[in-house]
Amino acid sequence: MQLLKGIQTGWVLATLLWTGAPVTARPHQQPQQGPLVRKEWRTLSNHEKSSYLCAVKCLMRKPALTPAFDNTGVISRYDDLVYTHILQTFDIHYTGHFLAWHRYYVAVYERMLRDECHYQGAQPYWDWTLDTPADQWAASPIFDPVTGFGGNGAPVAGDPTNPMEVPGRTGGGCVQDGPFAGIPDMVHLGPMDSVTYNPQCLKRDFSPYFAGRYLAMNQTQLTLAAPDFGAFGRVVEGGPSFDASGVHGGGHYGVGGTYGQIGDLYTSPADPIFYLHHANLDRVWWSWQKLDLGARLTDISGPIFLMDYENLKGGNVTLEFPLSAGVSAANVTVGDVMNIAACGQNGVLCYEYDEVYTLQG
Ligand SMILES: *[C@@H]1O[C@H](CO)[C@@H](O)[C@H](O)[C@H]1NC(C)=O
Ligand SMILES: *[C@@H]1O[C@H](CO)[C@@H](O)[C@H](O)[C@H]1NC(C)=O
Ligand SMILES: *[C@@H]1O[C@H](CO)[C@@H](O)[C@H](O)[C@H]1NC(C)=O
Ligand SMILES: [Cu+2]
Repeated sequence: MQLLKGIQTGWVLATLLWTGAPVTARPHQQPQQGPLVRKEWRTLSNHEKSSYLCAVKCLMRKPALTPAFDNTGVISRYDDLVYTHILQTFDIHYTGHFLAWHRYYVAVYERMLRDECHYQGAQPYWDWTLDTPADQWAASPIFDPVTGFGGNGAPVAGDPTNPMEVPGRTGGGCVQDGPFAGIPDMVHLGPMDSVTYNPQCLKRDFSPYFAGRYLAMNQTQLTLAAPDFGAFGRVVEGGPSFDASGVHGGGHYGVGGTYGQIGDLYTSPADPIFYLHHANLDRVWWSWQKLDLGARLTDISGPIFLMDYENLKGGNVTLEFPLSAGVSAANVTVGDVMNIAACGQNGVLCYEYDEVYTLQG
């Protein structure tokens, strides 16, 4: 069956080439016809899952573009993006452009997987609502040791007096299985804003409780019901305390807890699950936009500066506001990424979701 699938894919590609699909692509670039369609991880075939994971590992082997004179621990193309996220941490979270920046960042990653690592598909997303309530969390197909990203870290004792102790955490050590286990130098940067070479294993610290509380359909519905972008952005990001989390924090702390990289505001993209979580946040935003596309393709607000919701330090973000993915792509503006399926006519983004969330009465 898998062999058959491979043959079919090869056949379709050959046909596309033969029928004269545009050959204007840069070297290695996959010819793209219409929007890429992003799908949920568990609906991919085993062959699609393994080619995605293989492309992720490929980015981890490709040499970085960040100049060596920056004197950092940035080694791979994968690290280039982690580094970009660390450098901009306080400029891109709890701001009006949080969602726009991360939308662009995930699209740049998707393009790198395709153009630099021969991946043929779209960036998959992770619909975590399917993995709640709490007692189903650890059994999610996304954590599968063979067809997923591996599971929890080894249990490590915590410190209940630590204010960063995530309620319900259950792991904390190196991941035990899956494609990223047993690699003592998988992560090169962090913790926090440290960018010198610091080889670490990938760690996770599941909190099924946290995931159950913030990632179920009830929280997603609450998010979709926001009347305007200002309100929407704040429900997604929530506040800085664990109790005030939204779906964004739900994914970061549900997987990363206190000790996992994905729970670290700076180094979180070091865990490849980051990109599937953020693809789904993007899908939540697109679902919300689609409820009133006429108004919501241009609805943007929220502070330029971190948590400046009262506009004491500056104003709000507008469609002209710049977004940077560092060495990995050209700067664009918020306005450039409001429409995920702009395609053609200088459209920066060209993808769709196979399915969006709907607002239930
Ligand atoms: C959603 O359900 C979870 C699990 O029962 C609960 O802990 C959480 O408080 C609920 N959230 C909302 C917004 O109702
Ligand atoms: C900034 O955006 C918020 C909503 O995100 C809004 O309530 C506020 O009035 C805006 N401030 C200005 C100066 O436009
Ligand atoms: C891209 O934007 C960043 C900040 O948003 C800025 O520091 C950088 O100079 C810009 N790069 C270019 C080439 O305009
Ligand atoms: Cu981020």
